Amino acid sequence: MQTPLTQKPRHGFQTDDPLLEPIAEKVQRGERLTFEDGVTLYRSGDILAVGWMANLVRERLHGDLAYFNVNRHINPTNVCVASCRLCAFGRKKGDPDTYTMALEEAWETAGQGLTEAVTEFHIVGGLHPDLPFEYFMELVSGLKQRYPQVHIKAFTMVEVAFLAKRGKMTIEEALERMKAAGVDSCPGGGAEIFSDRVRHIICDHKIDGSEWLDTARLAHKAGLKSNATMLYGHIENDEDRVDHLLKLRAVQDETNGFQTFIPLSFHPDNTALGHLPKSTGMTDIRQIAVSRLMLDNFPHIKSYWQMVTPKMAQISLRFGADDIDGTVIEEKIYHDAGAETPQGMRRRDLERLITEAGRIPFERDTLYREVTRSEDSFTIAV
Ligand code: V47
Repeated sequence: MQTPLTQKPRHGFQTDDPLLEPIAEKVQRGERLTFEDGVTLYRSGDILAVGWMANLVRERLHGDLAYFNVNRHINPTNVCVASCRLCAFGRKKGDPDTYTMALEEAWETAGQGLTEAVTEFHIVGGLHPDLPFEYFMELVSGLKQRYPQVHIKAFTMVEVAFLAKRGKMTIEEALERMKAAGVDSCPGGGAEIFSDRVRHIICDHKIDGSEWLDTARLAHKAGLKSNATMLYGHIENDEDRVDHLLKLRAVQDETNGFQTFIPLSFHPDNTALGHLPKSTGMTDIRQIAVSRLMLDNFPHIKSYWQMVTPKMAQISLRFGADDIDGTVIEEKIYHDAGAETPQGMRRRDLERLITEAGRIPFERDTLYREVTRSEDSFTIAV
């Protein structure tokens, strides 16, 4: 059952910042914002006014609904050729604390999350120099065989491009092989920041921004939905952030293949950028609001509770976010980089966060269809 959207009396827009007034007029008329508007939103001192506008757009799209899912992360290997300065998870081949899951182990680990009837496996990992393309296809097809009801969201655009190269095939061929093996959609990682200047410093050895965007275009053309991320709170500036959002918006105008945008706050611990400070609540909340306002063609903005903490994710539901991600169960990438959040949460905890934010919890599958549960099984509305 689709919950009806609520209509509430709305107080008018008020701000101490005159630069926001023309932007608020555009937002109220449903007009597209410009690069300059984006920079103004990042620099405005009136965060409540920025949040008011983002909330207006969020409620226009989703009313009071707030989405979450029951998912499990699987990171098949931490061996990675890229050595990104931003990352605390990847290890060089031969380092003492590397791991690579045997296929049986990955299939079994996946099953350990089924106590709450997981609807999604989220699979991302290192760029392993030796694992063949077939390892990843077997991993996916084995999961599909064992858990046919579970949606497989696997491989960032960086992994897709790397695996195509490893398998000596075009990206189009790699995507077709992935689909045939059972990949249902792609996660949004690896986008980081598209600016070449910043990318050279934080993640020099992986595909550049335009290759990431081209690979996303091809994935959408192949019929796979995907997400998009942006890593913020390191050495990027406001212009880099707006540039990133506008590049995503332009691809979305062409393909309509992105479902959700997820801003990821940089966690510096144990990375080569460990001297940088952690992002603050104000930066996190502003990032959500500006993303909602600039990405007018993205259906969903996710405030990923693992990254920003459950408390901030909850508050974000009033600042533009409509999704807080899922149960996750076992997270490695941000916890290696110092995240202090729990590794997973139960459905009822996510529902409580949402309800206490005055929103209506809506359990979704990866494609945002409603999930209805009885005991430990579920059905998906189609
Ligand atoms: O691409 C790596 C980021 C991403 C750090 O699609 C870091 O629903 C912060 O793809 N501090 C991978 N971030 C995660 C990812 C993802 C996560 C949640 C939801 C979805 C989705 C996708 O993690 C990487 C990189 O941008 N990352 N290291 C770090 N130290």
